[in-house]
Amino acid sequence: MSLNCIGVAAFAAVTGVAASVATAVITIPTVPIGNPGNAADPTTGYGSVAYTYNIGQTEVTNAQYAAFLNAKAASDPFGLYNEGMAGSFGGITRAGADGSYTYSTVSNRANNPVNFVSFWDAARFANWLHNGQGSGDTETGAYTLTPGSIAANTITRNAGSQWAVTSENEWYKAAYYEPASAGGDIDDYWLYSWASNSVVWSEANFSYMVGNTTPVGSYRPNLHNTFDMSGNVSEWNEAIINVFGRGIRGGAYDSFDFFLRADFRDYMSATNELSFIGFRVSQIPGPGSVALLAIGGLGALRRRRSAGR
Ligand SMILES: [Ca+2]
Ligand SMILES: [Ca+2]
Ligand SMILES: [Ca+2]
Repeated sequence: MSLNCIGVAAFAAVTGVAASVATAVITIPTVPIGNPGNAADPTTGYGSVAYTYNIGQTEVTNAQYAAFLNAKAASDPFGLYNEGMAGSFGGITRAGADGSYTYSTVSNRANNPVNFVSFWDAARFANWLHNGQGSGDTETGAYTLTPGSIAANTITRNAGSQWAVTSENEWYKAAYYEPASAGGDIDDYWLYSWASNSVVWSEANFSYMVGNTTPVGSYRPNLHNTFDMSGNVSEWNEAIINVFGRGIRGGAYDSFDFFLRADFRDYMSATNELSFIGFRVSQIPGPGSVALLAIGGLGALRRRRSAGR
């Protein structure tokens, strides 16, 4: 549980911060990705990001998404919940009647990545983060969501967004980028997120070796200290591909190894809600703001890393 549900509200109460600002109920651990203005991968054309940003250290988890549901889906007009979440590949159950729904994580799957989420569910989660969680709006913020623009799949990130679904380049850079001058591949990008151009079967949850999702952080972090960029669940990104599609990257528990590669660009219909797709968020510090790096859980992750997992 160390990764999730760090009690910002409780912290505020202890420190006497006014209750009006104590609306955040979850913390998203992030890591900074520097080297702004890096060149793209010459093989694929992806990975160039002009600005410094923070990326979610893990896929968004069931515990984090359940907090979102409890905050915003007492009734669920946007379909943020999917019944698949209650099945053996999910990890969130719903109780009560429309108007007073409550949500709980399945005990041994709270830290597994959320799945059965569309790109629009991911966008609404990002809007909620951007708007301070709690009763924060899901239809404005990082993305301005209207029925028409959702149907047309034309929505792009608004300027000034604090949190967003990862862009394809943000995701790609965090997964594969390591400058040659720092010991990386000759063209600054690895083919696999474990800093190699070769398949290493022990580095990720893929190819049905487990047959289901695993708790985030079950495998070694990559060189940027992010987890599960390869495998577990494939992750939505903002790229608009083939009219109704949005990008997914990294492959999943059920993917052949080539889905994990930097040179494999995948996508699904933005409305699909499937067991093998989740998402990760980016935090974009505003001009003049301090990049707040949530470090909750790092100690546990480092211990796991040092233990060879
Ligand atoms: Ca949904
Ligand atoms: Ca390369
Ligand atoms: Ca993943």
